[in-house]
Amino acid sequence: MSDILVTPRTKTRPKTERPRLHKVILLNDDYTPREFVVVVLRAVFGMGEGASHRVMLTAHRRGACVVAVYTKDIAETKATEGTEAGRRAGYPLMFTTEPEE
Ligand code: TYC
Repeated sequence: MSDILVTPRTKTRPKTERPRLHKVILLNDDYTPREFVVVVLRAVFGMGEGASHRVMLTAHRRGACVVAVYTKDIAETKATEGTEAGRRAGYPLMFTTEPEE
């Protein structure tokens, strides 16, 4: 029989939880020009012409549209940037955020 004692090398690897993602939501209004919404979506969210036009139209028709999902800080910063861009141009354009389930 062997007398060698082997110490098991247990390496604990705690499961790291992924940060909860937050949605940025574009809200419709009656005053912001469609083309301006498209310009903001392209500038703030780096979307292409086609995608930004589709998101704008969905918000226009349904009242709101999810633009993208990010970590909380980034979602809030992007929503503020988009809303501020509208405010600076004199429009009531509005982005909100909400945590994903
Ligand atoms: N409803 C606006 C108009 O008819 C256009 C618009 C679309 C505004 C989407 C906001 O999130 C929005 N001029």
